[in-house]
Amino acid sequence: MSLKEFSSQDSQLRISLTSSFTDQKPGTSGLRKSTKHFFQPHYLESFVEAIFQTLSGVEGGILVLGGDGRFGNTQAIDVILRMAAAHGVKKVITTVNGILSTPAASHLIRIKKAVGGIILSASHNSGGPEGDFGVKLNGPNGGPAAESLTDEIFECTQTLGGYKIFKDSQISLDEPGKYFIGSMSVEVIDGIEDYIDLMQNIFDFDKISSFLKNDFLIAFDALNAVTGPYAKKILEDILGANSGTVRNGKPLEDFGGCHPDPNLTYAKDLADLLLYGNQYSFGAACDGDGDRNMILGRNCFVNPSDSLAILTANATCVPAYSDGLLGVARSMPTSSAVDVVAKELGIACFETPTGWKFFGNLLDSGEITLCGEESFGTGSNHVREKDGLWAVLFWLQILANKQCSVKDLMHQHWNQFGRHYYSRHDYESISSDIAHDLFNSVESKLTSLVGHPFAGINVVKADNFTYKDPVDNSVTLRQGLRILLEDGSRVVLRLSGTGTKGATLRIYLESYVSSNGNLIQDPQVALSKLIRSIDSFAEVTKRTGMLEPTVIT
Ligand code: VG1
Ligand code: CO
Repeated sequence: MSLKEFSSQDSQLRISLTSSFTDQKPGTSGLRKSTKHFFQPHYLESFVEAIFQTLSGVEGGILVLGGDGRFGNTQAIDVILRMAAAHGVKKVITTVNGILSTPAASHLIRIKKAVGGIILSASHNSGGPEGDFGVKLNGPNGGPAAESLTDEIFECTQTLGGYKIFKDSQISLDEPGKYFIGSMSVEVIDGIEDYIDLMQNIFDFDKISSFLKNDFLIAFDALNAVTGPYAKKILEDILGANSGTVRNGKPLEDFGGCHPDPNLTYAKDLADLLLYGNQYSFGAACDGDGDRNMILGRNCFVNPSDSLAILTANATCVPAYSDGLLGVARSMPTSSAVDVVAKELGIACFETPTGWKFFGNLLDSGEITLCGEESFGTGSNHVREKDGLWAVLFWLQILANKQCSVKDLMHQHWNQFGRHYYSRHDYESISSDIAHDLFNSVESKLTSLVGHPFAGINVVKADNFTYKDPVDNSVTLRQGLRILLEDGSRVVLRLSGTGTKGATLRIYLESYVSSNGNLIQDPQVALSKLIRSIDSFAEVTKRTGMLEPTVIT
């Protein structure tokens, strides 16, 4: 790729490109690359140009723009603002220091009637000059762009002739203010207030606050990413939790070396505090862009699939859901714990492919109220993204209403509904060829499994998951390999769409024990037969040379 020509017209530049710059289709959650890759000349610009040429309503429309504060955030905001002005956008709403969590962005898009939003984040991937950067596009409903739109954007990048941009701008993100670039207005707002208003409309803050004051100590780890300022305001300033409740609360360009992925491996400090200490009753962490959550109680960890089931079972504790739920949905690899609750409540439960965009139609058409994924993501129809702090408040609201501990709530739940033992094993940074060969080999052997025992239990179905959207009837193929056993156990295999180094293989394991079975085993023990069988069937150790997963959840 080289720059062919370069012409100037007043304050705008028109830069011509001789060939495509975007080398990859945007994945599950936008376009994600190493920071170095993203900030090579014209790379970000050509992707943004394709967005502006493809998204409808850009000319004369309102756009929301912000990010998780990682290295490159404000630089990208500057570029996108100048490009938006060159494309005739009427107004861009951005935030102080460009700090805007994904759920807060989703909310802003909806209340400001924007044509969409651009969120600068590589979510749970590490940040900094040596880390990753990403661009996510959300549509007018506030949710991640549908696959048809991201496909169109990718097509557009392949034939892009150049891009339009204003030469410079004089905008300060230091504090709220109003500016113009050409005839486009730029509003710099505090990105936090609107989100807090929304939370106050959903939850009973007074009830949560008095519960916290009653010797219920909580700890929240923002991992130096976007949720720090939101969490400090909500948990410490409004709900009155002790100062210092929010750890690593200042968004830093490299997350202060933290890997902002809220799981037992990357949020180990918080996990140790809760799992092995006695000081705190509740702990939570969120990811880089604030859409994921990990919930911990004293000496216990809440598996995200169980979390969705528990929120569903107790939804009426929350004022906004006091009339009950329309329905629920979970991604395919998420355990069926929520299905059992939905059945009991007599509401529909949908199974979608991995990725929040698949919940959009169900939420928009009023089929569901709550939804979630096993990857620490839960959300509701209040926005069109998963929402980390919302999940934390939801948990606190349930505990405040029931006046119980996290552990008690979980045990009560299993005693009523039975337990879905569940674990995800991630093998990160495998060479791409090895991962794809492994995956293809498993896929080719799937049909031979049906009718035969796997881990000692008969296989009733084995396939590559196909999803038919019940709202628009669109069909999405090849969303993960499933081995379904007669007793309801299953193993799922997927290759990640969000990694940037080689490939990541995810293996999801699940088995159900009814309420009169053994409910208090270590999940790795309860699932050990499935773990051994899939390792030998998929030849994971043999092909990757890895003796154990990089991350176990
Ligand atoms: C992962 C998760 C998936 C989630 C996606 C985006 O995708 O498994 O459930 O929707 O990240 O989350 P993958 O393809 O790597 O498995 V986020 O917090 O990056 O918006
Ligand atoms: Co995220």
